[in-house]
Amino acid sequence: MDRVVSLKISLLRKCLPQCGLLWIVLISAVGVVRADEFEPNYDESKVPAHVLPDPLIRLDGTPVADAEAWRTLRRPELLTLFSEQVYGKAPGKPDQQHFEILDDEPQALEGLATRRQVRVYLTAGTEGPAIDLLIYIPNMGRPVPVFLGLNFYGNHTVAPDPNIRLNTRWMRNGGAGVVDNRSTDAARGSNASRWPVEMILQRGYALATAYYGDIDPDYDDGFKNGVHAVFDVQVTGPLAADAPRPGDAWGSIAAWAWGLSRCLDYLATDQDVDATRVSVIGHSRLGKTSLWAGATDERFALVISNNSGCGGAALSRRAYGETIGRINTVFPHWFCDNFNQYNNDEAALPVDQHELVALIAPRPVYIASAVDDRWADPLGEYLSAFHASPVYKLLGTPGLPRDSAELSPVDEPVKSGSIGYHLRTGKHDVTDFDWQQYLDFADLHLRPK
Ligand code: GTR
Repeated sequence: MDRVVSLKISLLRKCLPQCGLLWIVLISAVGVVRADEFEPNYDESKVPAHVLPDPLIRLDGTPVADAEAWRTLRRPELLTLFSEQVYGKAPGKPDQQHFEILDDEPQALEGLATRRQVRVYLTAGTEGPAIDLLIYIPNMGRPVPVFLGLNFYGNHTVAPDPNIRLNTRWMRNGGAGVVDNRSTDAARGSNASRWPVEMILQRGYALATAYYGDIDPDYDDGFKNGVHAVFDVQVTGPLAADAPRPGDAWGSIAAWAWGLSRCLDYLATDQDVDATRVSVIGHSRLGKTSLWAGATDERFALVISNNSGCGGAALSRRAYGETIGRINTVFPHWFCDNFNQYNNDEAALPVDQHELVALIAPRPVYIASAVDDRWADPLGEYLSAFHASPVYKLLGTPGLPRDSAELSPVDEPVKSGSIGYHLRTGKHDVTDFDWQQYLDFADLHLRPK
């Protein structure tokens, strides 16, 4: 997308109020045309020359000398910049949130685990948005550490267990067993290859997962549904019907991340799991989400980003594969409106994604790429890990235990430090190989020595 069109989109988004159909038609018409024309760059020699912002230099030019200055000055500065310019500001924890246990089966999966299904109500009654959390807890060694991650097509796709409740809320077409935007029984277990439940349980971890569309359905509806419908007013203040939404109001990624924090609120009340040892994990758009969740909620003990790409672990300034202009055009609801200012103008961004990784420090973070996932820019993902490392070191942890700005060898995970990384053979996906590394990394950091 060229600069003029992207500027037009930004201006449209700023000037036009949410005026229903006209607005949606305009944006999608421009978006579809330009998306088709987009040519990703996969040539390293054409990556634009760029200078990354230094996470250890404050906006006023002062170097961050010690852990205290990071904690009290630079970290809050970066968090604000990402909130205001990239993901948007989210509300706090809802006062009226409450939980209902819908299912508690101590002998699930042939006795390997307890299956618990919990509804997280976000408002006082039961009519408002609610998140259905599926938890498998191994029947040994409690309280156990947990992997918490959102899924794309409903909890019932994670495992073939027929007792998992079928999610019948709106879903993107294209997933197995989804008919007219609703899931069916045919979808059961269809995403099981991405969730090796038995392996996770046998290694002594609980798995907690929820459907991301319970929090916010993944399409551009002008922020009228999902949690935006109820909680927007807390971030935007009261708005006249024709007033534009503020440029720093939360997009869908921020909403999904906020939803992960609400799931963690529940886990903190469950005696069988240890909420101080929760790893938040996500793939692709949900990998962007897990990074932002880890940055915004320091209760997450460990963060995993699988093939998260643009707006996740990949450096924006490299503009390799998917770019800010492209992602904002095709997915206008993912980020805050202010992020449009950087379409084709990455150099103007006051941050880059290595600083998102740094916001997780000193807590361990693992970033994973796949060789055939050039769209997500594996080198850009690696370089985020590499350039976040000085912050980890300042905070007294090993950071990335690899002193090279070149990609690490394929299928040779770097996992002995507080930043983990691997580049795996294969495509954009979550595989057993990925999980084996995440489990080893969690063992290293979350198991009492
Ligand atoms: C792609 C998008 C990526 C990634 C992916 C996914 O279409 O361009 O940023 O998020 O979707 O989430 O599956």
